[in-house]
Order: sequence, then structure tokens, then C-alpha cells
Amino acid sequence: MKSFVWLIAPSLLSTGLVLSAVPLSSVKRESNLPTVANKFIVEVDTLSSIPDKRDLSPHEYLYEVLKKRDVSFEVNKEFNSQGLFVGAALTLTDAQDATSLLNAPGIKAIRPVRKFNRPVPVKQHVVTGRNDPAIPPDSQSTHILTGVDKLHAEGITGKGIKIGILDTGIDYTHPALGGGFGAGHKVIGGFDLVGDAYDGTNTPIPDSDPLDQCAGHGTHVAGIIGADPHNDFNISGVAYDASLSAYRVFGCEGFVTDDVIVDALLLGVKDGQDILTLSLGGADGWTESSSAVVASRIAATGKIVTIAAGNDGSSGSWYTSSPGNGIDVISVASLDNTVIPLQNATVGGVAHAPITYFLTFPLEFTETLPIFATSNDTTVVDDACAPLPPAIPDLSAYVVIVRRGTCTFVQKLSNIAAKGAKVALIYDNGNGFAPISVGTFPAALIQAADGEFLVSQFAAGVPVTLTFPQTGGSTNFPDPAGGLISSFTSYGPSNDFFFKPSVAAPGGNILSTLPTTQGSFGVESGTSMATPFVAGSAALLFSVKGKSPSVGRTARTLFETTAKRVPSTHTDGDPLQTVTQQGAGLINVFDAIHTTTIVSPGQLVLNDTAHFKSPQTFTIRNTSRSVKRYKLTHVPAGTAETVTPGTIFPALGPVPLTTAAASVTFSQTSVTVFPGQSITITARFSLPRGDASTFPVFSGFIQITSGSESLHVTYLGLGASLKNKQVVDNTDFFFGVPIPAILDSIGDIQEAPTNYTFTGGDFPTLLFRLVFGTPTFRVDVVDPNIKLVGTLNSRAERHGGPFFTFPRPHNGGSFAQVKVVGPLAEFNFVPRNNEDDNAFNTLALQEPTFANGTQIPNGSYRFLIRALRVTGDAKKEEDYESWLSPIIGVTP
Ligand SMILES: *[C@@H]1O[C@H](CO)[C@@H](O)[C@H](O)[C@H]1NC(C)=O
Ligand SMILES: *[C@@H]1O[C@H](CO)[C@@H](O)[C@H](O)[C@H]1NC(C)=O
Ligand SMILES: *[C@@H]1O[C@H](CO)[C@@H](O)[C@H](O)[C@H]1NC(C)=O
Ligand SMILES: *[C@@H]1O[C@H](CO)[C@@H](O)[C@H](O)[C@H]1NC(C)=O
Ligand SMILES: *[C@@H]1O[C@H](CO)[C@@H](O)[C@H](O)[C@H]1NC(C)=O
Ligand SMILES: *[C@@H]1O[C@H](CO)[C@@H](O)[C@H](O)[C@H]1NC(C)=O
Ligand SMILES: *[C@@H]1O[C@H](CO)[C@@H](O)[C@H](O)[C@H]1NC(C)=O
Ligand SMILES: CC(=O)N[C@H]1CO[C@H](CO)[C@@H](O)[C@@H]1O
Repeated sequence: MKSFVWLIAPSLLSTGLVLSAVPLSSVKRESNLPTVANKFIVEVDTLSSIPDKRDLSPHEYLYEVLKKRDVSFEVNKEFNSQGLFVGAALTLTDAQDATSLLNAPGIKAIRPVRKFNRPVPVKQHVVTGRNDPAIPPDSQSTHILTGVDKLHAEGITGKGIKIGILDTGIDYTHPALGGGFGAGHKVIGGFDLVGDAYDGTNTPIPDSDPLDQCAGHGTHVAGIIGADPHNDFNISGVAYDASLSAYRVFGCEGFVTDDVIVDALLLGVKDGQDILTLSLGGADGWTESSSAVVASRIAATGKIVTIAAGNDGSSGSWYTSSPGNGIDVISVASLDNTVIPLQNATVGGVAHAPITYFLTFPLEFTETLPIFATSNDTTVVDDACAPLPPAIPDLSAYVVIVRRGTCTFVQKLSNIAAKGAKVALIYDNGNGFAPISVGTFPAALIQAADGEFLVSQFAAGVPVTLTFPQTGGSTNFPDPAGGLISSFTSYGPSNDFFFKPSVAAPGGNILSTLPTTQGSFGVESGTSMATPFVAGSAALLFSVKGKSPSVGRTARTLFETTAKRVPSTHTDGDPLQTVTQQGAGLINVFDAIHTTTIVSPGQLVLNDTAHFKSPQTFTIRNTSRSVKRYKLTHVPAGTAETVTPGTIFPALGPVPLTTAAASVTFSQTSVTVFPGQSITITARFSLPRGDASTFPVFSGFIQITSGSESLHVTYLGLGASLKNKQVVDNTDFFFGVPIPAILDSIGDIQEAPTNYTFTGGDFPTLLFRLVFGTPTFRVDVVDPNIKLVGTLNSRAERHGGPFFTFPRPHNGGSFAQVKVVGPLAEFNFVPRNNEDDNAFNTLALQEPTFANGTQIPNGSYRFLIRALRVTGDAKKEEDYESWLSPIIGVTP
């Protein structure tokens, strides 16, 4: 969605920090954090070390611990996958009770349950139900880009490999997806973990049938992996002989929670899937959600786990999605296809080449119709924005030609429809050739030059006609952004500097299967589409090298080291795209499978200046039968200025790049490696010059070439210290008034001491924004006269709880020396906010209770908020940013 906004309104987004965008009155006085209140996933350690408990099952032990502590709880789900994850999803009556588990022996971790939105394709052209056998082999272009076509030519199609898809299910009735379910079919199994009615807030109602006919997303994903060739649309999946299983984790609407994803992941492992693929997630920046941790552990056992990097590119850096942030998983970026499958109209009455219009399937008009231009002036800016004058005739027998601009497409089309028009083409005014939103009226965008040609012919009185061929009109339109990283791809790295995304695959403008109830085929864009491409590629790898854990564990390195570098633009001399968006580059599956040089590791993480890790080493292994001589060169990528100069705000995407590069020296710049031999190279890095206040992430490649063979190791570092990055927004930029702030009973900023009765809507709400992720965000109730100066703006002067996580005790250190009356809430690994769909956080204290549910005694207080900076020490007060609220009286 966001990249769509970007297409329409670049001027709004590129300056980004223009507006005090959000009126305070739009802030709802309720809590809006992205987790489920009172739900936790508790992980139980091995019990062998706990005396007297060896005979209990881990779950019996957990419940015994809870009962002993008088915790009232309900079990939502038990997980019992030895070596991967043992524990349970619980709902606690009182969230604060979770703290009582913290120090219990055998309890390994307690994590809040996160929500993940349903994957929304960035753009989608839904099919009208037409079958056009002449649609060219679209997926072929993506296969050619990545060497998959050559593997298919060698007969490598993924036979014998099992892939589990966690998504909205699969429409296995689709003829290109095998037409059936169960043994002997393409879709061999799976499970519906949730049922149609599940929306993320209600109880899942599982059943054994993962059919996808209401959503469609999983069916598109499945076709990218597994569509059988020789279908009407001449597309094929990357690994079309692999066996698929559908784990349905979304209902027809809404979102999914972590506990369901963990359950589906473990079920996939139990069913013996070789590969698990997840085209889902939520912007995060941290590696710590339950599903990210479990997905990473599964990958570490030698299965291949591919997960979308996210579609939040317009929000800038440090914002890749979870569970794709899971440390050992392959997080997938999207590359725009080189072509977009579009339609041609035929021109009559004058000799002229066909005119391409921006639709995947033809406009449903079989007649040849003359054209009518609503204006003869091709520079008019507001063509057809006003009702058409009486002089204009009935338009029902024409193809109406209108210029883009000033008002919405729908408004123009309503005006021409009022004159009886039945079909229209809108010509571009320089905004860009792209899909447009036309409501239900049959219309499409054409390019400016084509529109100008048609209008000039019309004005000259030439009787030009247009025909929309119902078959044979489709064309592979060269995408101007084709071969570049899709602008919607989320930028990494993670806040704790893990290398995300890992690699890129084609994900922009991908033709694949849709449910038979939705037209059977369609074009979609998103990292959701790139992810199954890598899953299919992994199946090709397993089918050639054998599906051993060692192949699985080294797959990411192999894909990364054989990937192809992607530029930031098609302009010569512009830098390569930052590794924070392209990862190690576009996968080349042919090279990954056939290389006779093995380079490892694939990623060198230099970390920040305070933890700078140089030198780094890597090895080159020659697995061919001949002696090879390798040359090493440094190929820098663009340095991402992740923070807008002079501000504390993340730079919005496309993130500005500079050419300030790190320099690298090698222990050897050319080496001879005999068959069977490996050699280790040391690389010493020095930081690029640059303004540390822009938190520049520099990156690039160490290229290793031998003859025509070329591999690379990809590096990533930060020219600043993460601990210097401010996390809490203390500006007035967003709301026109400085934040953090307390909103009073009518939603105004509280300035003076105020008493709250906590009845009839009279309660305080904390409003804050994070401009960077924080490992710990904490709110305490303190004495109004506390001697503490907040590091952020100081002023002269639960349904509140329980919230999604729980305040941990902090023993020792200067943090613990700040005297508090009691904690209100603590949140761990909080993602930063962005500028649109996740713009700020609110915490409504509807009841005057501490985090543990106990009443706050009548009296005067202040709220103290503290946010730990990344890499800060949780025990050190000086590593937190803090803010003291005005005086809040509790006078119920
Ligand atoms: C389908 O693809 C094959 C191979 O790419 C090509 O030879 C054939 O002409 C295509 N068929 C159609 C109907 O486009
Ligand atoms: C579609 O039209 C374009 C522009 O005139 C032309 O280059 C292309 O060859 C046409 N494609 C087909 C399949 O006719
Ligand atoms: C545009 O040109 C056509 C053909 O010359 C003419 O019939 C028509 O009146 C013109 N429209 C306007 C608004 O001038
Ligand atoms: C970067 O350094 C910090 C601080 O030592 C550490 O917590 C983090 O794990 C490091 N990141 C990586 C990817 O090694
Ligand atoms: C708040 O209530 C306290 C105790 O009833 C009272 O002393 C104080 O004046 C009140 N403050 C305001 C601002 O109303
Ligand atoms: C709840 O928390 C408050 C503030 O820390 C504390 O004073 C109180 O004793 C706690 N209540 C219980 C039942 O633990
Ligand atoms: C707090 O004040 C309310 C109303 O003034 C009173 O009813 C209540 O008993 C008081 N509670 C305590 C614990 O003092
Ligand atoms: C260490 C290693 O992988 N050596 C390989 C190098 O190439 C020879 C010849 O193909 C292999 O036999 C070795 O296994």
C-alpha cells in the first residue's frame, strides 16, 4: 500500500518531515501497542537439572510453578517440540503475575504475544475472470533473471522436496495447483489452524482443510513455488515438482498472533517439511518475537526457513519485519520484475503502433470505437474535473480520452459517465505509468506520448479508432524500475545490527495463481511474492545436493555468496543499492547450485563504532578438479544516511545514499587454491568519512573472481555508535506540541497539576513516539517532588492496565536507585514508530492501578518514563532517556 502512496504523492513523502501531520484531536484515548493484553508465551527449559522435577512433564512443571504462586491462568496452547520449543501460550488474569515466573528455575523466557497483520499485496490487479491463452510466460522473466530457467532445462524441478507454506491456505482445486488435496496431489497436506472466522481477536477453530477461497494470498504464493507449466497463462513455479503443504494461519479477515504462528511452525517440522516459508510479518526491527526465535531455531537445525523482509520501505531504515528478523532465517527482499504483463489496444484510421494500457487483462469491449477527446489541449491541467459542457455530445459510442491531473480519476470518470461514456483511457501527465484506481468504470492509464498523439489526431479531425483485442493483446511491457530493488522493500538492519534482509528475489509485478473463485490468475507485488521464490529455489538446491541438515544450514550462505549485486538506479555512476535493502543481492539459483567455489561466511557484520569488528576473516574453498586463481576486490555499495541530517527522525525511503565508502585491505589480493584446498583471507576495514549524526550504514561486497566465476562476501557497518541514537521523540514535529505528553480527560495536553477521578472517562493517557527501537520502555509512578531531571523536555511543573508486558525487577545499578512508588508498565523490544500506520503510541490509564493490579493510593504523583538506548546497560540510569510528567492527582 505504501509504495502506492509513494507513486501518487512523491512530493509529500520525499520531504517527509514537512507536516505537523496529525491533529491531536485524532488521538484516541486508548492503549494501542501491537501485542495482545495478558497473553504470553512461556518457554520451559530442560528439567533434568531441577531436583525432584525430573518425573514431571515440562507442562506439568509449569502449571505447578504457576499454581504455587497463586497465578490464575488459562492455557491457550501447549508447545512440545523437544530441542526447538517447549512451553505454552497462556492468558493470565493479571499480567503482572508474569513477573513472579521470572526467577523460577526452569522457566527460560516469557514473551508477550505479538500481532501480525494479514499480508496485503502492495499492488494487485485482480482478474476479471477472463482467460487469455496468449498471456506471455511472465514468470519466465523472473526465472531468467535468476537462472531458474537453466535449472529447469536441466530437469531440476524440486522433485521429492516438501515445502510448508504458512499463509491464508491454498486453493488446491486450481488446475495449475494439482486440482486436489492429499497424497498423490501437488498439495499433499497441511492444516487449517484457525478457520474462516478467525480474525486475530477470537478463538481459532481449526479443521483439517486448508482451502483458500476467501483470501487468495496463499494461492498466489503457492503458484510462485509450484504452478504446473502448460496452464492457460504459460507460467510455472520455481519448483513445480515439489510437494506443498498449506498451514492456514489467517482467517478471511484480520490478523494472526504469534502463538498461532509458533504452532504452525512446529506442526510443519513435525510433518517433516524440508522448507517452511512465511510471506507475513510486521514491522519490528528486533529479532526477539516468539515466532522469530522459533523460526530461527528451526533454521539452525538445517531446515530452510524463508520469511518476507516486509513492505515498509517508505518508512526508512531499521524497520525490517518479524518473524523475518529471526537470526538464522532467510529474510527476503523484493526485486521488480523486468517486465509488467499489460495489454495493447489496436489503433485504426491511422498507421500507428499498438498502444499499451496499464491493465493485465483486456478491457471488455469487443467493438471497434472512434475516440473522443474531452479537450483538444494536451496541456490542460484539470481535464474533465468539472461537469462536461452541454456542447459535448453523447459519449456512449466513443473511447473517451482524458488527461490525468488535478482531481481524482473517479471524478473525471463520473463526469464523462454523465455523458453516457462506457469506456475511457486516461493519459499520463508525467506522474508515472502505473496502475490507477478507477472504481468500477472500465478505464486504464496510457502513457503521455500516446495520449498526446491521440488528442492531436482527434483535434486534426482524423477518424482514429481503438480496438481492445480480447486475446492476443497482452504484452510484456519493460518496467522502467525492472531489475531494481522494489521501493517497497523494508530497510534493515535490525536495531541490534543483524544483517537483514538476507537476499532479494523477484517480487514486483508477479503473475501467479489466484483462487478459482477470484479469476484463477493475477499479478501481485510484495516481499510476499519474493519469499516463495526463494523457498522454491531452496527446493531446487535440496533436490540437487540432498536434503541434509548441512545443506540446509549452508543454504543462506550459498545464496548470498552467489547473488548478483543490484544498482540503486539505472543511471550510470550511481552507487549500488545499500545492503540494508538488497541484502547480499539478487539470488542466482543456477550459480548457487553449480558453483565450484564455496565462500563462507556470506555476511560480515562490522557492527557500530563502539563495537567495531575488524579485522574479519572468510574462507575460499575450491571444490573443482582444477587449480583456481582468485582475485579479491572491494566493491562498495551506497552508504545509507539512515537519519535525516539535523533531526532525530529516520530518513524516509528511498533512503538517501552517499558514496562515502569504507576502505578495506586484504591479507592477500590474489590467491591460488588447489583442488580440495581452502584458504582463509583476513579483511581489515576502516570507517568511511561521514556525519555520524546521520547514522550512516555503510556496506558493500568483497568480490572474489576466478575466470568467469564471481562470488562475494557482503559486509555491513555503522559509522556511529548506536548508544548515541535518541529513541524517544521529544519534538513538536508530529503533533505541533512537544511530546511525550499526558492527555487529560478531554484529550488536551495536560499542562498544570490535574486531579483525575478515574470515572466517566476522567483518566490520563500517556502519548509518546519512538524514533528508534528501544530494548526497554518503562513507566513508573514516582513522588511528585522527586529530585530527578528528565533527559527529555521538562515542563514547569489499565483499560488501562494490564498492558502487554510486565515490569521486571531491576536489582542493583543506578537505574534501581531511582525511588519509585510503583511500576505502571514495561515493554521490551519495542519497535519504533513510523509516519503513517504506526505513528505513535498511547497508554491509557483508565483505572488507577499499578501494573500488578493493586490500587494506586489517593495522592499526588508524576509518571516517569524511561527508554533504554540500544546497546545501553539496563542497570545504568544514564543509558536511559527519561521524562517526568506534570503532577497527576489520584482522587477517586
Ligand atoms: C509458452 O512458453 C513456451 C516456452 O517459453 C513458448 O515456447 C510458447 O510459445 C508459449 N506459449 C504461449 C501460448 O505463449
Ligand atoms: C504492444 O505495443 C507496444 C507499443 O506499441 C509494442 O512495442 C509491442 O510490440 C506490442 N506488443 C504486442 C505483443 O503486440
Ligand atoms: C476539437 O477538435 C475537433 C476536431 O477538429 C473539433 O470538432 C472540436 O470542436 C474541438 N473541440 C474543442 C473543444 O474545441
Ligand atoms: C552488535 O554489538 C552489540 C553490542 O555488543 C551486540 O549486542 C549485538 O549483538 C551485535 N550485533 C551483531 C549482529 O553481532
Ligand atoms: C487535587 O486534590 C487534592 C486532594 O483532594 C487537593 O489538595 C488539590 O488541591 C487538588 N488539585 C487540583 C489541581 O485540583
Ligand atoms: C503491587 O505493586 C505495588 C507498587 O509496586 C506494591 O506496593 C504492592 O505491594 C504490590 N501488590 C502486590 C499484591 O504485590
Ligand atoms: C480515596 O478517596 C476517595 C474519595 O475521596 C475515598 O472514597 C477513598 O476511601 C480514598 N481511598 C483511600 C485509600 O484513601
Ligand atoms: C575441502 C573441499 O571441499 N575440497 C574439495 C575440492 O575439490 C575437490 C575436487 O572436486 C573435492 O574432491 C574436494 O572435496
